[in-house]
Amino acid sequence: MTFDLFDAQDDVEPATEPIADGAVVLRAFARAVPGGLLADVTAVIAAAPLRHLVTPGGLRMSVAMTNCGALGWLSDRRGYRYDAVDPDRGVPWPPMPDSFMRLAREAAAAAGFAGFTPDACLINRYVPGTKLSLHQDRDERDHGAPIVSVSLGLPAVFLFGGLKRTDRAQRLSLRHGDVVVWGGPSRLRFHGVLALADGEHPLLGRQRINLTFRRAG
Ligand code: MD3
Ligand code: FE
Repeated sequence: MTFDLFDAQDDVEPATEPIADGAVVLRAFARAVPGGLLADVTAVIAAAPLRHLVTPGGLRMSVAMTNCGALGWLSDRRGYRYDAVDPDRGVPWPPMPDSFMRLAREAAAAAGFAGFTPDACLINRYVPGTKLSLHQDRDERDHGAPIVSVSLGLPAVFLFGGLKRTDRAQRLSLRHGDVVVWGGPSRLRFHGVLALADGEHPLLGRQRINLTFRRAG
């Protein structure tokens, strides 16, 4: 099965929107990348199925997750960490597809972070009602590298806060094909995703998939 990211009524123009110091939205950036991305997402999920992780406090996360690349992000009763092995299958995570690596590198470079080479890609799946509570991404070894995020499928409202949990958060709508790069002084900002609204996306149906590329090790 071959997909590309265009859909029937595709009228979205690529554009760059700065949102904070070190953070930029590349609207529709992933749509300009030649086909293969969605087929590669499907293949990674087939190899390493999505699952609901448990927080250290024992709560089941509503987002379903899997990983590809040398390292994968995990949460369980012992804590949050990166590991080279998928604990559900006892083998390494699937390799990062070339389409993923190219998109992440090109987006980082377009945002001013030349030379970004991710070693981890976390895949998050949201269905209507799924949310991601406000948090920081601080399990990576080197906070000097940016994080690149790719939104696919249904639109979501993203919360972009400050360096303290209580700082007022901006709301940002992220749509199919939007790529966001977060680095420099924005790297440790609190962020989250509001409960996904119901809808039907022409390529992905009733779901949103987010890829986050990280330099974890
Ligand atoms: C802002 N995922 O997996 S990606 C996550 O849409 C995560 O699935 C969200 O937050 C999602 O940890 C948001 C955007 C994102 C990623 C990293 C950031 C935003 C960020 C790091 C710093 C500030
Ligand atoms: Fe995050």
